[in-house]
Amino acid sequence: MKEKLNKLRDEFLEQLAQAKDSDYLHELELKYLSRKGELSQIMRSLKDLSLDLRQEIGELANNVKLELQSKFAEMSQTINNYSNKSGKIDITLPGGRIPQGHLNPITLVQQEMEDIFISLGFKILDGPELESDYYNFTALNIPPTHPARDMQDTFYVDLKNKDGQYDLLMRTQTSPVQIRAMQKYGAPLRALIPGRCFRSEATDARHEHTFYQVEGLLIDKNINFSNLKSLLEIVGQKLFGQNTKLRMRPKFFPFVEPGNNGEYTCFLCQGQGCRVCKYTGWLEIVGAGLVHPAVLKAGGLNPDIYSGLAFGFGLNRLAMLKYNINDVRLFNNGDLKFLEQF
Ligand code: FA5
Repeated sequence: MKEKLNKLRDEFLEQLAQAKDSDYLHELELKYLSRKGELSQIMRSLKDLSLDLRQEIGELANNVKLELQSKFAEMSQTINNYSNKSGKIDITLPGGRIPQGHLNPITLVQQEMEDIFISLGFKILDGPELESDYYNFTALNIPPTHPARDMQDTFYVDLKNKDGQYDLLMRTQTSPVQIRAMQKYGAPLRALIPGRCFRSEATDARHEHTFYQVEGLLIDKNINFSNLKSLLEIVGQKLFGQNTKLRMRPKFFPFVEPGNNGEYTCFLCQGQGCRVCKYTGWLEIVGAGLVHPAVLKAGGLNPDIYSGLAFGFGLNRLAMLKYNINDVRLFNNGDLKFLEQF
């Protein structure tokens, strides 16, 4: 009797697993679970057993009955969920909407910059975010005791390098990739280097601890300041429109000589003065200059033969200006309501 019950249980479960519609389920119910079904027949024959056996097999039969009824109910529910009254799937019902992702405004501006520079013959390069003190500072003409290090405090990493020194840090700028690019590709060279940077900042609406820059580097013979100015003029016009003008004002960066800040006419007020440009008519957007001979040497190039220009845009600031975003901290906060606007 035990074997019979177990065999019936296995058969039922095997057939239940193949159920696809309610007609099939109904047949299964009649065959196994109805009053005239196989399980009821076994239950009825219990009366012919001895008292001891009747108790033992009776308990087993009850358990099997409960299990089969519960599995049957589960399957009926599943099939009902997928079927309409006629037992067919209604393919005309509207489907669930899958939400579409959005590109972060920083990615949008980065892609725009990459398109501009690829059209000018630049290659797009990448570099490590975990950088050595040498590449981030020393090779860029900022030796350990130089006061310019104070302008870019960062996060130092508690790991020793292969010489047993603690010199690893999160890069403060994309400029170290200038050195890596010169060492790898030599000259002539045209490279655009977008990437994430880190500074130990007291954050506010314009300063983040984690932000993006895009670096540009052009190395060749006889590169001069006019080349830098005309290149930045072209980029400004492509980014903000044909009437955009550029002005350059001196600024000290140890890795360029001369160094300057590039400012474009405010594209919101066309240079008339507004809240965004703080009523000056100009927007300060890019640091730039001619590559310092010490930096060319660190990159393995001879400064008597080659010269170069370099510049660095803040991508977060560019995106803020372009999309009228008033707080840099919005980029990193993961709020979908912010991202869905772009
Ligand atoms: C530099 O980082 C230089 N490496 C740029 C450069 C490259 C100059 C090549 C000359 C030649 P600076 O510290 O000014 O410069 O930063 C460049 C831009 O990064 C800033 O104009 C700003 O837009 C952005 N930036 C800097 N710090 C932050 C910050 N904490 N949060 C958001 N953006 C920042």
